[in-house]
Amino acid sequence: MMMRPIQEPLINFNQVQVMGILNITPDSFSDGGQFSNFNQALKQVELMIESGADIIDIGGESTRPGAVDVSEKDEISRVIPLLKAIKSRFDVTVSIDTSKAGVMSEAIMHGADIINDVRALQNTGCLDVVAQSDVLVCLMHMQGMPRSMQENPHYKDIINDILSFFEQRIECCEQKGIVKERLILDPGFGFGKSLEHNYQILSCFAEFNQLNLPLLAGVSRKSMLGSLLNRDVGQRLAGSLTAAIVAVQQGASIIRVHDVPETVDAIKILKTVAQYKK
Ligand code: 9MG
Repeated sequence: MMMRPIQEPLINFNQVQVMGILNITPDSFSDGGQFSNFNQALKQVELMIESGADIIDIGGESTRPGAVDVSEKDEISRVIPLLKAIKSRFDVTVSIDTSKAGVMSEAIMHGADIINDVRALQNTGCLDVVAQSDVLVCLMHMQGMPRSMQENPHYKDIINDILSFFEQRIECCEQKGIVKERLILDPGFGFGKSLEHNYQILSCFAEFNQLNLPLLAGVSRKSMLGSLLNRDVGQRLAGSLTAAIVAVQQGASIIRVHDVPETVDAIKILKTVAQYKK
């Protein structure tokens, strides 16, 4: 597997990074598959970069509750041509949202910088593929599987349960030679969590800093906002921005969002206020 030449760290975690979402699936939950056309997807990437996105996260399989499975072949044919086109046109960090070892391998070969895995490298072969590369990897917590994860989520103590899961996955990564410096953690809002669980996580987000790794928060347009506010998916901007800012204030380094310009503005306000703190 190709390694990158030694260079500056890929991501400056001292600054909050905005990760723009690009779902290229026919059934993604909040953009309704509107970027399933190749040229529209590239245009959307360009707009996100112009608006200040630091990272583009490309997903070829929907992870929404009840989503249908996609074959490895189909996922590769959705994701890889777009990855190649982005890498040849733009100087931007690209993350690939996948849980399949074959997709990870192809993505790494074609220049992916981050693997974003909602299954935290638990699927067969994933740890090995990532271990043979130098990409960063986001380990997300999920209880259950997308098809049924919202049926009856249950935790003894949600924060401690997620912390224990992270410790166990970090250990597995390190045993395979994936050093801690390559890891990002994400508690997985909406993935096998009730409304109450999601708000417990958001209110205690800072607890995850004890593992001394960068944290990613993905709250954008999620049902934890829609249910509380009684808003359809297209009306969740205020909720998304508020939740993102709450996560950033507690230490989130990467915010995964649909609405890049608005999130960049909100973070700029927060950063400016921080500069005036005595
Ligand atoms: C793919 N995907 C959907 N929601 C997500 C979230 O909250 N975090 C991460 N890492 N990926 C997500």
